[in-house]
Amino acid sequence: MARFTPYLDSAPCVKKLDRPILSSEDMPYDSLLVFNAGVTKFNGKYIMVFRNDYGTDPERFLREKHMPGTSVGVAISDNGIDGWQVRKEYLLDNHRTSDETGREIKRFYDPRITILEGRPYLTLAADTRHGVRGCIAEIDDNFEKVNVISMSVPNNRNMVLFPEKIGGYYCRLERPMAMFGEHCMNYDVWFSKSPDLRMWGESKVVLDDRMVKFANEKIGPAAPPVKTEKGWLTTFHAVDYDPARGKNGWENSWPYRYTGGIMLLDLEDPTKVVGLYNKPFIAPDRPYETDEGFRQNTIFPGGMILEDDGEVKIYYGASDCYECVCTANVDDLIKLCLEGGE
Ligand code: BMA
Repeated sequence: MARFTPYLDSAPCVKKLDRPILSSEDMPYDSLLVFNAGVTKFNGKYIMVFRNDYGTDPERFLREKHMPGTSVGVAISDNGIDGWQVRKEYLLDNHRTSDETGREIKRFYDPRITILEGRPYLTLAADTRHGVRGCIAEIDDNFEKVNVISMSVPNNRNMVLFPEKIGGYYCRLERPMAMFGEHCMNYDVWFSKSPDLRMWGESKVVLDDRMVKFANEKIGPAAPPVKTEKGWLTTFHAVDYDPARGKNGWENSWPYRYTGGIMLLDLEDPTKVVGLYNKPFIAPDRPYETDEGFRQNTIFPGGMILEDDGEVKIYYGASDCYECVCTANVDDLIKLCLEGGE
């Protein structure tokens, strides 16, 4: 398999489990690709809300470009690493979604979870008749019923909520897809705030894609931020593009590489970047991340949990096919951000 160049690997302080933690083999329903999950710790359990793509196979995709359908499922574990119990019913299914909401929403995907004021919330991307919209949804404590309370105007996705109010406002990071600007297209990480989780404003750029040395295509928020003494520790995904490679998926030559970046934002003013690691902290460097799956060389973090002993669990989709986890010590991650690297 041709390697993506230049070769990038994960930061030395990051320990990968060396196998996916959830895949289509674990699903009680039709499943082809299980990836891009949000994960949180709630009432003593680890809750994962994952994306499950289904309804086609690699041969049919390559032959007819028959795209998979998307559903969203729930899995629960006692330790956040293994023993994931997958709930038998979908949380969201794109067929059911379009029945309930008319023709506007085609599918929800890439869920993230934030516990805010003791209650769980999801953020989701929605493909709609008008483009991609970022959604905020309430979800009940049993993770069974979703109620969308806010949708952005198009085109916006990768929305993540901060786990507490800052300066009296709810806060989020997001990635609008600006088409006209000084550098087109602009794919920067933005910040907005809200008095009620519904109306959002005072939007500002937090991370300009040109600040990320290992991205030449786009960036976007990844897992919801966690609070540390030194600032809000938060991940982003970064995409570099190799035009010499192929086009769609399931080939050897998907032309985009997605890596995980990490930065530290000011505790009181999270629009200020106080630390940024200049290399990916998670890169695709295991065989199931580089040589297998739908879109190889794709790392997409969606969940980050800070444990009491300082261990950070980072959950990420790999190859648009598997859900994986890696761990690192919080001080080591903060050091990466503050020292920057060359
Ligand atoms: C992004 C999103 C993600 C996906 C990634 C790589 O634009 O669609 O869901 O993981 O592309 O295909």
